[in-house]
Amino acid sequence: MAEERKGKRNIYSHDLEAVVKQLGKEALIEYLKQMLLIRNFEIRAESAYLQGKVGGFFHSYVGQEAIQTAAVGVMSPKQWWATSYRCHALALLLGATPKELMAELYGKSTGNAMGRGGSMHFFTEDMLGGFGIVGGQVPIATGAAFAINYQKKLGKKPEKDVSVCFLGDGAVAQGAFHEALNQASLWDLPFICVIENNEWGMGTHVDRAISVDPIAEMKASGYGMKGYTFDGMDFFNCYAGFQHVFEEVKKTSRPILIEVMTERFKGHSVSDPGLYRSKEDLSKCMERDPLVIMLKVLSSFNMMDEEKYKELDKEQKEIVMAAMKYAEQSPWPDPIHLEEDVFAP
Ligand SMILES: Cc1ncc(C[n+]2csc(CCOP(=O)(O)OP(=O)(O)O)c2C)c(N)n1
Repeated sequence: MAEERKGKRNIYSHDLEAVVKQLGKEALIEYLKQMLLIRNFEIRAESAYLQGKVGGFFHSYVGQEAIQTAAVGVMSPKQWWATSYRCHALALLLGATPKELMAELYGKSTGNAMGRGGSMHFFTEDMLGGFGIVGGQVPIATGAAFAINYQKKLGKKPEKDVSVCFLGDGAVAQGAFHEALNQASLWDLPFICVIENNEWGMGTHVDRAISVDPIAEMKASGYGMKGYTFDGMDFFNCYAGFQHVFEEVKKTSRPILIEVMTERFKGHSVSDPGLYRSKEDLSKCMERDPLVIMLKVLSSFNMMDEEKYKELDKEQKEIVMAAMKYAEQSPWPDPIHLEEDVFAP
C-alpha cells in the first residue's frame, strides 16, 4: 500500500484485570469451551469435506473464534445477527446444535436447512443467515435495525436492542456496504457493523483492495459515525470493546463501525491451498492463536492449566464426533421435497 494511504491504528484499550474480574472463572471457562467447540467443529467438518462427505463450499472460521464468541457473549443471542458465508461459528454461538449443523453440511434431511442450504446458509431464530453474496448481508442487517426503530415508532417494545452484522475486509469495496451505512447513519439506526479484517479477500491482500487504512476509523467518519478497531486475536480486548460499543449504541441509537484485526489460519475455502502466503507469514500469525492467548491469560489468573484445557478440548471434540455420527446416520432428503421452501424470483 502506498505510504500516504497507511494510517495509524488505535486499538481499543482495555483493562484486562477488570474484564477477568467482571466475568469470573465460570463464565470465562464457558467462553473458552465455546471457542474450543468452534475450533473442533471446523477442523472435523473440514476433514469430512476432504473425505467427500460434505459437498459445495466450505469456509473455515479457524483463527477468528474470539470475535464472534465475545460479541455474542456481550450482546446475548437475542439481537439480530447476520454474517457472510463464513457462518458456522455464529450459528453455533446462537444456539444451533452441532448435530443439526453437521447434518446440514452432509446434506441430510435433519440439517439446519433440511439439507438444502449447506455450509454458507446456516440460520437460527435470531440469525438472518450466512450469505453467499459478498456484502449482501449488510443491507439486510441494516433493514433489521430499521425494524427495531420502526417498532419503537409504532409504540411497541422492540424485541431486540441492536442489529449486528459481520463482514470481511473484501466486502468493504461492495457498493451495498456504502449505501447501507449511509442509510443507517441518516436514520439513526441501532446498527453495529463489524469488519473482520483477516487481510485477505480470497487471494487478494487488503492493501490491494481497500483504499483506506485503518478501515473503520477512516470509513466511519465518512458517514458521520464512530469507528473503532479491536484486536481480534484477544478475546478480552473484543469483549471489552463490544461491551463499550453495545452500551453506546443502546444509549444513542447511532450506528457504529468496527474493524477487528484478525487472521484466518486456513485458505479462503477448503479448496484454496493459500499459495499466495508464505509459510513463515502463516506460522508467525499462528503464534497469536486466540485459544492460546485465552489459555495463557486464564493460567496467569490461576483459572486454568494445560491439563484442564486438554480435558475441555477432548470434551468438545467428542461433541463434534457425535454430531458427525448423527449426520452420517441421518436420512437423505426425499427428492419429492426438492422444490419446497425455495424462493426463486
Ligand atoms: C458480490 C460478490 N462478488 C464476488 C464474490 C466471490 N467471492 C466470494 S468470497 C470473496 C472474498 C471476500 O473476502 P472478504 O470479504 O475479505 O471475506 P473473508 O472471506 O476474508 O471472510 C469473493 C470475492 C461473491 N461471492 N459475491
